[in-house]
Amino acid sequence: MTNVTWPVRRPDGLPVVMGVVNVTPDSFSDGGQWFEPAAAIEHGRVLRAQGADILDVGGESTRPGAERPPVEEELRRVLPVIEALAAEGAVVSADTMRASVARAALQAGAAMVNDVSGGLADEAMAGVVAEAGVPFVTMHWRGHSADMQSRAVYADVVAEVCAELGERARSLVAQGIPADRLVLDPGFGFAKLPEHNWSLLRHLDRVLDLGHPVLVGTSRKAFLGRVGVPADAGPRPPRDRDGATAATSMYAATLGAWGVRVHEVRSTIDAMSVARDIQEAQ
Ligand code: PMM
Repeated sequence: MTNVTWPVRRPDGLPVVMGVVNVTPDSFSDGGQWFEPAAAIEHGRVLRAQGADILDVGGESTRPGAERPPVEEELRRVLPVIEALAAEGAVVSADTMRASVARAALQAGAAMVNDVSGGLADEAMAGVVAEAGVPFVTMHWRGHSADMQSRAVYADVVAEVCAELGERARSLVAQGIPADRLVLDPGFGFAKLPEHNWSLLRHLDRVLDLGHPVLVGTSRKAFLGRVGVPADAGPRPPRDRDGATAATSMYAATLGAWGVRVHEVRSTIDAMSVARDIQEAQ
């Protein structure tokens, strides 16, 4: 486990940039591209050189409909990548829903854990994180990816996501995770329809009001695939959504998000820098 000075902050005052390193064959955004450990490690280096503050290494695709890999396979994918990047001084986050993977990742040098289920998928997760004393990203989650979109039913998405996230936060704090080390994430694209994602972005202040650092992960998500596309045309492919991602990251930055989780670092840093320069102008 690497000690991380918490909360991570950027010297330039921008929100923290978490760069995505997916060691998976099937992620919706970049599946297969960095599946070999050497390619994933090199990709992590590139993201870091471009300004990523944290590298989020994951070995399980969470795209809608995805099946879960066996735990041994998840470990085989992520451990060499985490070990190599942490040894080079990177702040590595382990993106996993499994307590056993989180524990092994922390031993391999990860400094924090990002669990899209916020501890709901594995009841041992909170204990592992509390014992290690590391920061924990808790996302709004209503069930595994295989059938999560059937749970995208809300009367008031902002109120319900805030209530469910707030409840999760209280439970995790009660299980020993310090409140200031708990990062909340509204879970864009997870059991959400496009209109739900837009509402959550529009009302991000309500998530911030829960009193924890907030992480925003809109990068390349399906709802951005419709940006600038006529209603009768197909969506833009994931790799053609980085401009829209930079715009949502910039919006989240102006509202006070602690961090953004992105696949392409440079465009997001540029956009957030523009927002900061405008805000600081006379
Ligand atoms: N999205 C994905 C994976 N992990 N973690 C957090 N905290 N927030 C997210 O929105 C999130 C995540 C899915 O995207 P990917 O497959 O491109 O990594």
